[in-house]
Formats: sequence, structure tokens, C-alpha cells
Amino acid sequence: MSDLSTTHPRYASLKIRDAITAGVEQGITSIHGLIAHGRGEAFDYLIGEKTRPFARAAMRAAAALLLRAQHPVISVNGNTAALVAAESVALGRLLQAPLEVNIFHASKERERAIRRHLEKHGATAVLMPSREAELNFIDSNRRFVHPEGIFRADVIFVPLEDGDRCTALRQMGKEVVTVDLNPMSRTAAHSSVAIVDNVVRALPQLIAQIRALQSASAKALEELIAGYHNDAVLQEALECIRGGK
Ligand code: PTJ
Repeated sequence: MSDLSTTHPRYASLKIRDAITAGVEQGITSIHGLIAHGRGEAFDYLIGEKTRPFARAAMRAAAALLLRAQHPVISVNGNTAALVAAESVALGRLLQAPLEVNIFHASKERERAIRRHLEKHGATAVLMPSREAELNFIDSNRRFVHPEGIFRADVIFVPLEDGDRCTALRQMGKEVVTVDLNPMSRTAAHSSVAIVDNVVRALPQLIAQIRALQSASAKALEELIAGYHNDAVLQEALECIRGGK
């Protein structure tokens, strides 16, 4: 860990860097994950490193979609595990949804390290990718999924996604909720709901939003989902980055 003073003006950002580099050192996060993180940091800087109204709107719709789901699943990769393991476990518990390890850069060792890390944070059942079920429309390692998890899911929460799987899941008729700081990514464009925010800020707020909507009627959830337009929300994020808002 860096010798960080809480008074450092970049303290929050540097703490997150420490978490992601620790993830690499522990064999949880891919070395490529550092590059992905750097890209995320650049976009975070451009949105002012705070949760914006467009992200809050997406979180409300995401909460409604996840609450309406019959079989929600939370997909966890190396960056998510390093940054928000405890929050991912809490989200799974709240939704009674399984966590499933699914990584882009293939490594059985890293899959097992992610599972152990989630278990250390309180996860009881972590689904692992298998050769028994494969997604269509995708060639990468991410096509291998658990038959009772992502394969069967109707709504999948996939923070820090690569665009290919998001598109494949949508082509298979599933709803996809993502967290991605880049509003121009294929992931953001192709998901049902894209939360343009740092996953570190987004997860606690999404959990709070789900709690707030837990007793909402089915009709109220439907209305929230129907009133959400991902393209328009991404446009707002782009305007914010261009300095418009
Ligand atoms: O563990 P693995 O093998 O599954 O690999 C995970 C990564 C993230 C390396 C892999 O999925 C990947 O290469 O992703 P991409 O295509 O680089 O996309 C990652 C996206 O996440 C980019 O659009 C980044 O801007 C965004 N991002 C990075 N850090 C954060 C983020 N979004 C939200 N919060 C972050 N902290």
C-alpha cells in the first residue's frame, strides 16, 4: 500500500489505485485490468469524480429491473472483485441473486482467487464458469458460464464489461445492467441500463436505491423501466463530459 496521507488532494483516487494494484498482487485482477482502470480514471476525471444525475436516473431503472427479475445474476470480474467485493456480496444477498465469476482474460487460477476473495467477504455460493453452458454470439472466454447462473438469468449485472459479451447477452434476449465510466463504449451503448459512474460510488448507491424500491408495486417498477431511455441518458453523460452540464 502507498504511504498515503488523508490530506492528499487525490486521496480518494489514490486509495482506489491501491485497491486495484493490490488486486493484481493477490492474483485477482488481470494486469490488463490496470489499463482498463486508467481509462476509467480518465473518464471519471472528466465527469468531476462524482455521481451525476444521469447516473442516478440509471440506478433507479437498474434497481427496478433487478427487482422485477426472476433470475438476476451478478457477474464478477477481476476489477470488480478488487474494488467492490463486499458491496457485490451485499447486492447478491439483497436480491437473493448468485454471484458468478466471469472473466475476459482466461485463467483458472484467477477465477479461483476471485471466488476465494468473494467468500472472504461473506459470499456463501459463488458460481463458476463451466463447459456445460456456453453463450451464443461470442468467442471469448466469457462465453463459458454456469447453467444455473448467467445462462439461465433474465437480468445480469455486469460492472466493467467488455462490449462483446454485453451485446451477446442482449442478442440472447437478456437484460443487462452495466457500470461503465465511458459513455461511448459498446457496453454502455448496448446495455439495457448503463450506469456511467465509478463502480466504487455506484454500488452503495444502487444498493440504497434497491432498498428504497423494495416495497414498490409491480406497476411502479414497470413505469420506471418504461420511462428510462438509455440512449438519452448516455447523451446527457456525453454533454457533461463536453462541459455542457
Ligand atoms: O478480469 P477480466 O479478465 O474479466 O478483465 C476485466 C477488464 C476490465 C480488464 C476487461 O473486462 C476489459 O478489458 O475491459 P475494457 O474493455 O477495458 O472495459 C472496461 C471499461 O470499464 C472501460 O470502458 C473503462 O472506462 C471502465 N472502467 C474502468 N474502471 C472503472 C470503469 N467503470 C466504472 N468504474 C471503474 N472503476
